[in-house]
Amino acid sequence: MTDGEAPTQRLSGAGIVVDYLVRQRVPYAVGIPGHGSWSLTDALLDRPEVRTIQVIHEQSAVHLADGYYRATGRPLLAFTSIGPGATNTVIGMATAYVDSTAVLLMTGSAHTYMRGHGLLQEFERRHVADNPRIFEPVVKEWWQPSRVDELPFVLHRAWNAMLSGRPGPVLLDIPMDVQAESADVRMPLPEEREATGRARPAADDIERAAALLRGAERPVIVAGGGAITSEASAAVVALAERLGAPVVTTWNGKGAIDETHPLAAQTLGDTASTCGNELAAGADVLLSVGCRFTDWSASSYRKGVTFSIPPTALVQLDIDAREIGKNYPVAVPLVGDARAGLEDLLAALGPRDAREYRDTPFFEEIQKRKVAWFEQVEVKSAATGTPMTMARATREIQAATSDDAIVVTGAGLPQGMVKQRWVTRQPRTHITSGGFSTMGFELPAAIGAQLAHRDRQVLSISGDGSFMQSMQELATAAMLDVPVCQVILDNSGWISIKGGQQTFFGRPASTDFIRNGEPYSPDFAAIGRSFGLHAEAVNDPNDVCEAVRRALASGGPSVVAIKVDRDLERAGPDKTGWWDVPIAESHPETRAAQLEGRAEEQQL
Ligand SMILES: Cc1ncc(C[n+]2csc(CCOP(=O)(O)OP(=O)(O)O)c2C)c(N)n1
Repeated sequence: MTDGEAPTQRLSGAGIVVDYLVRQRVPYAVGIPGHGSWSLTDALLDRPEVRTIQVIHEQSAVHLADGYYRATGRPLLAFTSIGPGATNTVIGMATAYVDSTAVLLMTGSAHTYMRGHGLLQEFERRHVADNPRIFEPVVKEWWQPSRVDELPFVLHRAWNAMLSGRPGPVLLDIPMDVQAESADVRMPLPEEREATGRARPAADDIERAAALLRGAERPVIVAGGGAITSEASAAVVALAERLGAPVVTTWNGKGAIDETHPLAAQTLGDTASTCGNELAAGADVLLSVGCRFTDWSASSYRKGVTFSIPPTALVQLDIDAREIGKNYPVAVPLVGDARAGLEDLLAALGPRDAREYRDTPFFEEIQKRKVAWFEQVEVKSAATGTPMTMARATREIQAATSDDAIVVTGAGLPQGMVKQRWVTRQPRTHITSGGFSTMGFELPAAIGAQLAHRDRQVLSISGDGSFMQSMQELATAAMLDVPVCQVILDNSGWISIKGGQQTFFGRPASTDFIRNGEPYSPDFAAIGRSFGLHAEAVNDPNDVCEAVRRALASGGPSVVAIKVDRDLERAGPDKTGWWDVPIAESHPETRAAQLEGRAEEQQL
């Protein structure tokens, strides 16, 4: 039977949405209801297969769904009312859009027969029911259906848009009457409407890429977020071993290779690793996999710092043709799915000749560069002082976790610190808002990851500033009773911004949190307890591991508040690359350094 032959059903608009979620086996609808989504929340009552989860701020609903998607590859529904609830989600959608992750958002909208009259929470002066246009730059596609019987079509289109090719968030802005009214509809069968299968790069391009890689003496693989999305990790590792190529990762690509693998050459760009940058910059052939070469991972395109393309020949594998050649000239474009492309490359290359990949001078060089980097890491990560370095805290936190623990970060020094020093063993265990670097992302996203994997350890690691942007979601964790562990690396301020300002402008801005002349922080452990959670405060680096262990063993949500060093020399991750920040003439020294670096940036 095709969906065209399916029996008609009489369903309300909201009922159609929920029925489609059931067909797609979506387990949760996450949001904050309001009058704009009453029909939806009413329809959800009839279908226990989709559990309604309430958050405390709508931005968190999208982050939670995003965290669930990043942990599993499967989307959830986020929903809001009309008006402020809807606009509250924009940062969440932007975060998902920039990182190409899938979230289905449904917002309530003005009744079709009242559009433009100034309904409660409508904006209509430029155009009636104009909410979706706020979202335009941050959604892959959006719909504002006017009739109930459009909805089956809209839903399978939305699903397809969200998950096919390069994934991304989509918006359904559904008028209240369209949610409430009923129609006789045939519900689509998902399997007849989905773009399943993996798009493969052209066979002749694969042959050209294989020939280039076969002749390479210093091949390097750069794995971006696309390698994780397409579940390409096994193929990344197999290709690395076939070629003897080190694998370096971007923020979102971290986890594409077990970082204890001898060919894992760590992360690349600024606040990354020296070995990753050196190897990528010295490659003769570079194979990039689902990586869009942001300024952060490409050291603002300053030649020779992270990349030297040319003379390095770039083989660029990406599902999205618009990324090809965007930031660097390509020797061979491979337009297609990361996993399929890598598998085809492996097949085209054939087996390795007799020599083990470990028996080469290049392998020896990779190990030497890694050792030098690991020695550098020790300086801050093994520091014994109190207050402890954030690097030491990160090491101690990891010591309390298992290899499949999921760690989630949002922005600031903790985001860079975890990127630089957390040893990621498996794909989808390092979750971060790598492209948008969103303060407040980590806690709700961690709750989403924990809902996906109730049996795994899930940690949200925040700075005090970032935590205070979404700490209300401790209530969500408490109500859901998910055992997410919220760690706060407390340095009483927005210290990444202070440090950056010191580096680039030669004087820090006033980004400390100060009260009565002293560094100020709320009592975060008391905050945790006030939400009803297990909570501890830690000052001594030797106590961190046990405190995190106790928190994880508590069985419920927990807070561990750790005081960390505020000294700018020791506070953050090591700078390893270059980042172009324009500087005013009033700071001639740092401006001169910036202009010097800028002169070496490649013309893009
Ligand atoms: C929503 C949002 N606002 C502003 C910024 C810019 N920003 C990046 S890091 C940062 C400070 C982060 O402070 P905190 O979380 O306390 O970590 P710290 O760097 O102090 O360790 C700010 C303001 C951002 N990334 N996201």
